[in-house]
Amino acid sequence: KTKAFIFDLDGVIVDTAKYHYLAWKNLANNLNIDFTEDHNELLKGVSRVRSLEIILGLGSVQASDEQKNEWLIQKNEEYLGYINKMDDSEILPGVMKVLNFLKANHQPIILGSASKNARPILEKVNILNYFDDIVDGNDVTNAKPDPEVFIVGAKKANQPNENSIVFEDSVAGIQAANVAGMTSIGIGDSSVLNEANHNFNNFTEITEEFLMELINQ
Ligand code: B16
Ligand code: MG
Repeated sequence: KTKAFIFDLDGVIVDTAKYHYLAWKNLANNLNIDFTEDHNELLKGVSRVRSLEIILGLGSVQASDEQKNEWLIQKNEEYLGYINKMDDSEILPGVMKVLNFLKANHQPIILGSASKNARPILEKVNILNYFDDIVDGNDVTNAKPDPEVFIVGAKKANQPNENSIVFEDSVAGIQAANVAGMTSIGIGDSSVLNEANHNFNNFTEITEEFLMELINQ
């Protein structure tokens, strides 16, 4: 049987949240906004523009669209500097084992991410060629929890939503998968991702038997 296996990027395949944090923190500090790692949690799975709005909101800072665009460019340039130094050692534990198993079983592998930097990141960590298709922040207009990114991903794999399996680390992403009628798999804290159909702390906990069940369900 064939299913569509859709992977989120940040928090699922790599931990780029730490680089987003460094770049946002620098911007926030320049604006005299206190920005902590706890605040950074609010930005996971959230679009770039919305992230800036959340940060400006923390400091009750108002700005013109032009000024906001300048800050967005500045933040992204710093972020790309960190991305540029990434290599395959940053792929999260167990991810390669799962990707290799799915490839060996001829299952479509799709990326479904809010990031507009998804391609360069996958290139840097050397796994771009594992993906049959990439749907990212450049391809969709509605951010998670809207299911657009996953629905487009399933279509690219020629699979109905109910044959699609989504790996996600954000609550909004799990909700997006659920709304679309897909199988949602939470990667991370199960008390946070309690709406997911299945929960794992990380990919090392996912067995080949479990993947085989997903393929044959
Ligand atoms: P960019 P994901 C998301 O990636 C991140 O979790 C989120 O923090 C970030 O703001 C968003 O990508 C946009 O990223 O600035 O690179 O376009 O989890 O959907 O893979
Ligand atoms: Mg994520």
